[in-house]
Amino acid sequence: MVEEAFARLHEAVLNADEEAAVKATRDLLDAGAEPQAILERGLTEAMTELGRRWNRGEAFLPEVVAAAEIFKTCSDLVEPALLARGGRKAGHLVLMGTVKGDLHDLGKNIVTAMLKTAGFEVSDLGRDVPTERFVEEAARLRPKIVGLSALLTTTMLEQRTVIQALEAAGLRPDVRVMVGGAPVTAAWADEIGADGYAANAAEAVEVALRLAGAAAQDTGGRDTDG
Ligand code: B1M
Repeated sequence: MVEEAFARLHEAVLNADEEAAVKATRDLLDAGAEPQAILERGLTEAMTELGRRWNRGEAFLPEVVAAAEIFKTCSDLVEPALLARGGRKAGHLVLMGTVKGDLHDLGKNIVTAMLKTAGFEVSDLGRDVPTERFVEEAARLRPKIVGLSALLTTTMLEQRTVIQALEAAGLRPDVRVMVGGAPVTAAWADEIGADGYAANAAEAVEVALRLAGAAAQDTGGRDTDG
């Protein structure tokens, strides 16, 4: 039953069939499937396959737009179940956003949901976030971590711009920067002076926990917000 529902979800996203996707998602939740598996194995794998088809000229922008809407609808259905698994007290604040010029936010939203599950507080600035906004909010909220998502080879350059702007504003010593997104690599993260890189949402939690621990040590062991 669960395997069959995963297959239905995959097909429904590829075919941009909202009704079938919502039904399959509900069936998976009812059957007790892991919320993270629904997000990663169900929705993300289907979206990645759609991206491959798009590259090969076998899928077109309207289908991708429709599939992205369905992805959002289904992940919103899954999020309460995901958060219910957490239950740990929020300890560290993460400021999160997709960088300027980039409208891709599905992956950033999954990372945000997974961080919340792991006990992080997340202030999500959304997508197409201007560099100045990251700096203003970092100065105002004093997060432990700033998370920068980018999905385009052109916009990943903005990750470096934000890091430089945080440096220029004198905020860099107090904040750890985590970067991610499909074109981003560990080598790129090193090159631009980010503190951490994660390939997927599960890794992002591990990296954020490590970075928050390091930030707490730097501030004399204090690990509360602020
Ligand atoms: Co766009 N798009 N898109 N797109 N899109 C890509 C990225 C592309 C690879 C597709 C392709 O190959 N043709 C290509 C980029 C090529 C490149 O730069 N080399 C591309 C392009 C070209 C474009 C447009 C320029 C198309 C056009 O208009 N002609 C345009 C750009 C708009 C803009 O941003 N200014 C565009 C638009 C769109 C849509 C709006 C239609 C839609 C986005 C809808 C939305 O996000 N709300 C869309 C989509 C859906 C895709 C693909 C098909 C799927 C992306 C996705 O959501 N994947 C994508 C193809 C692909 O990536 N293979 C593609 C699912 C998501 C869960 O995975 O985002 O990778 P992902 O997130 C993962 C990890 O990367 C990681 O964890 C997540 C969960 O595991 N991660 C982090 C992400 N952020 C992280 C942050 C972290 C840590 C980990 O720490 C902070």
